[in-house]
Amino acid sequence: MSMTAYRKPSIRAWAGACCVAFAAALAAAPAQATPLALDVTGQITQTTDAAHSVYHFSEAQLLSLPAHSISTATAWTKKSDFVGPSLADILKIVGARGQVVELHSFDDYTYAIPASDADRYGVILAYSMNGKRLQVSDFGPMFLIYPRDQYPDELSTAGATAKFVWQIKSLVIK
Ligand SMILES: Nc1nc2c(c(=O)[nH]1)N[C@H]1C(S)=C(S)[C@@H](COP(=O)(O)O)O[C@H]1N2
Ligand SMILES: [Mo]
Repeated sequence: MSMTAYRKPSIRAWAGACCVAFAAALAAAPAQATPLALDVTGQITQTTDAAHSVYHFSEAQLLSLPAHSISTATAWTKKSDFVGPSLADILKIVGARGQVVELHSFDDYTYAIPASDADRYGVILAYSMNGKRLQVSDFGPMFLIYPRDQYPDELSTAGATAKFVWQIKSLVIK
């Protein structure tokens, strides 16, 4: 199956499943705001559901976490100010026990990073760029940002570029 064939049905399925939530969020939030949320599963000790399988971060909770900023260029954007919660705080809140963080995106991209990157680089889950909330059409609702400009040798390589996951919807701790 080609990447295109793989991605299209998934976006349709997601749009269908979330259309009620979308409508509610659009009614409640300022125009253009992209629904912001994050589900974390896997090796975690804290959960928010009855089955104790997932920690769901709502938009309100994500926006209430300490906002960290990283000013950097990425492979796609010129030097910009990215703001969002630190991955370290997210891992602490869910009681992450694993060594690997697998990121899943709305376009069905999956990439695994070492959990140690959270402290080593102060990685953030950015929800805004230069003061504007990231839209799904524009790397949103969350974009994993490393301080690429501060560590050009380590973070400008082709391998490191794959770590900049955009359209993040969930994490699996392994
Ligand atoms: N959401 C999402 N993030 C992603 C990807 C993707 O397909 N979807 N590709 C990753 C990989 S493997 C790399 S190398 C770069 C790809 O960027 P490019 O498509 O501009 O080459 O983004 C990374 N982040
Ligand atoms: Mo890649």
